Amino acid sequence: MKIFGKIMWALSAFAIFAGAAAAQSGGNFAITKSVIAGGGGTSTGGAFEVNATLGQPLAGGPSAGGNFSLTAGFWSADINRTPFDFDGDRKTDVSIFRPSDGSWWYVRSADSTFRVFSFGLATDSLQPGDWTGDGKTDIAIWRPSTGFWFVQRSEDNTFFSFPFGASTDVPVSGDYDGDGKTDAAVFRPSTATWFISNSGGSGTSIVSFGAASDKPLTADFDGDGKTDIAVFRPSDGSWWYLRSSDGTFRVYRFGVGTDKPVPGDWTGDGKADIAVWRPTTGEWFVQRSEDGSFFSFPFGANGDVPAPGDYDGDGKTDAAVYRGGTWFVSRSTAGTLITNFGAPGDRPVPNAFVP
Ligand SMILES: [Ca+2]
Ligand SMILES: [Ca+2]
Ligand SMILES: [Ca+2]
Ligand SMILES: [Ca+2]
Repeated sequence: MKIFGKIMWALSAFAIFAGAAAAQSGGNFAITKSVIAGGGGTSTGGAFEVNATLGQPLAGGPSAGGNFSLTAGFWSADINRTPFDFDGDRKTDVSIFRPSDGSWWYVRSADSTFRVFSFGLATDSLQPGDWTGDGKTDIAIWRPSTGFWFVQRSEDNTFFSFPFGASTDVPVSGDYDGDGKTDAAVFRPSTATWFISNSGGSGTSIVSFGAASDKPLTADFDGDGKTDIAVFRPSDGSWWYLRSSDGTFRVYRFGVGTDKPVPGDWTGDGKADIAVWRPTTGEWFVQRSEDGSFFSFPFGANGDVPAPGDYDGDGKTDAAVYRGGTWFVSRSTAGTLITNFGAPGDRPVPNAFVP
């Protein structure tokens, strides 16, 4: 819509000029070309051309001429990639899944009111994401027994479902094609194969990557707006990922087998950083994507459930743990938040993608 506004502005500017010249028959101005790129990701932009002629009323004599001001704006989709953001304010929402009755509970960070929905079973895998592309996280699950996905639309709380994957697969939903909508995807350990159902219309991707004992991960390590295929190998603490931007892969050693992989954009540069939480000590270790150096800090204790997200919405991942109904969130800009939400036995939703 923004680009449309720009075009309209330009049209009206020319209309005024053409109007002033109308008594002298003036000229016609037309914007003959406009390009709007779609589909997400990086766009190279479009070519705009103004095809117009100005007439001189009398032969000879100086003309003061006119001033042309052409404002070129470039619009790109502003995709909300904040994880676990049910109300769409770009802050992760404190949220839990209650296995005993399949209910989802979340606190809207925008107004601190909460919502409850019944959706799924205790044995389902939590796969929340922005499946519909409206900037709000949708409640979603994958059911191993049938390979069916179920998504509740944030727009109107209706749901849709479809089959993708087999019972022995590991669900790994993410936005692999970068169109702002979550894509269904599974990792098949037996053959170390990824199957990705791209929402943007490019069909199903089938990629061999990793090994049977790897833990599949999803994060955008190269920062191109597309989820990268990635694994953590517990046997040697190695990280392997396939850069969606150029198809090359990277390998790093970071952490030990018992660590919990918690990749995220901890430094705020738009690229996911390799990171782990160590249950035995409660320490977080982050390898900066900028230069490969790392930092660490303690937050939480053994027995806690890690639930990182961007709770203050500054674009940097925040450390967080859930302890039987109590949340401890180390916000990168807003200090530590301690709040009660949930009960023992509940699972924090921001833990959904921590293998
Ligand atoms: Ca929110
Ligand atoms: Ca997608
Ligand atoms: Ca990527
Ligand atoms: Ca943050």
